[in-house]
Amino acid sequence: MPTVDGSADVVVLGAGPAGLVLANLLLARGVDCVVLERAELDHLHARARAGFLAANTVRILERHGLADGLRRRGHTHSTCEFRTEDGRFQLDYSALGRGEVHTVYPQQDLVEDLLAHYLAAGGRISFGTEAVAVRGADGAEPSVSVRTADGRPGRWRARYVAGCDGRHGAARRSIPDHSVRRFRRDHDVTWLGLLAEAPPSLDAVGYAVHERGFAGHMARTSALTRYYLQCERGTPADSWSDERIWDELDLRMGAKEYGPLRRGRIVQRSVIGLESDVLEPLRYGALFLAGDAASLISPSAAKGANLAVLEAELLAHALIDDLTRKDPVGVESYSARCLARIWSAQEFSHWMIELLHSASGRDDASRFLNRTRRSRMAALRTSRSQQDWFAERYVGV
Ligand code: RFL
Repeated sequence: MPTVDGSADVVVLGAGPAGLVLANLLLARGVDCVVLERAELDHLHARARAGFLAANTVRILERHGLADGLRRRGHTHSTCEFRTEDGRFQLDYSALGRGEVHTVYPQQDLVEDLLAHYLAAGGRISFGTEAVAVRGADGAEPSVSVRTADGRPGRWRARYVAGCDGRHGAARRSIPDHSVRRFRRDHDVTWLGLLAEAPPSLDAVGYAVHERGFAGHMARTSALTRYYLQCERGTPADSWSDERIWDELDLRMGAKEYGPLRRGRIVQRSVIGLESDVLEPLRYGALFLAGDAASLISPSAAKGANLAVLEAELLAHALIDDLTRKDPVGVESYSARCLARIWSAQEFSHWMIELLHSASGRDDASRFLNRTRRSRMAALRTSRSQQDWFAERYVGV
């Protein structure tokens, strides 16, 4: 039965990567905290999303003793392959830029590890508890009003509230419009996000730019692969049969020239509108935003979960310094420090979106954009300095 009322120095909203990294770090330093999570435990375990963790993310998790699972079960990944109208090429980014690699580890496994670690250390969490609103964040008595799955209302008092409850959570909604600037961009691109019960077909992340639209391939485990297919906006997620999906993936990824994909049952499908948005600042009084609650980034460059972990560490240090040493420097600089990284990631993600998608119109502007996209791809194929730049931005946050 979820706890309806209570208090803690830090009330963390959301048990995703941001909320759980933060809660683990706070708990390790003896800060009194609680996590309020809308979903039930089994839902968190089934929530497949990210998989590519940047080297810096792994270093953060290692620094705090949170990387055992990904060290045991994750695997490193260092190659991406582009398939285009001008042929295909691979980039081994471990040999470029800073020589860093990704670690592939499903987000739901990371969440499971973080949760296990937090509970083993005696952490408090209340599942089935939805934050409805953060109240009084700009005053002396901040609190979070909550509702349980069976409709019971409650209230948690806090000194600080960490909004790690994603894009549609209560934290964002609780900041008055006049206290925040919202920067949004709809990239006008829609993907079908697919999870296939099939081993990966390439030893690389595959990006196919095709006149019928983008197709992507990303390994998850030896038995699961994520695919993306660009589709018309408004396409219902279940409108394509498994067979149509595989035929289209084969076509766009050039199966005839480069070999067929390893097929399997499509076990998850969602429609993803590529959108980005950022809130500035990431603080409203006692309320701080981290992860997707702070900024939404399109999955084109696999940055969202990585930003979430990075921000969680920065926020943990800031709150620990303030609560244990009365040192406010971290809480005062948190927003600016995060925003510099967020905008850098947004810029790269935007660059990737333009690289990977053909303009579909037949007008002059679309034809022009398709030529500049092709030229950008050619530079990536041929220029070592462009490849170094790409590698550094692709694996880094
Ligand atoms: P999460 O993971 O969404 O967790 C938020 C948690 O808050 C809970 N919640 C609430 N709890 C209480 N009260 C409320 N009112 C609440 N509202 C929500 C939710 O139940 C949930 O448990 O946010 P967080 O922690 O900020 O983490 C962000 C990441 O999940 C996200 O950025 C990534 O998944 C993005 N992303 C990827 N990022 C990467 O770094 N590498 C990748 O390879 C990658 N692949 C992806 C992705 C996102 C995808 N989707 C969903 C578009 C692939 C896909 C398909």
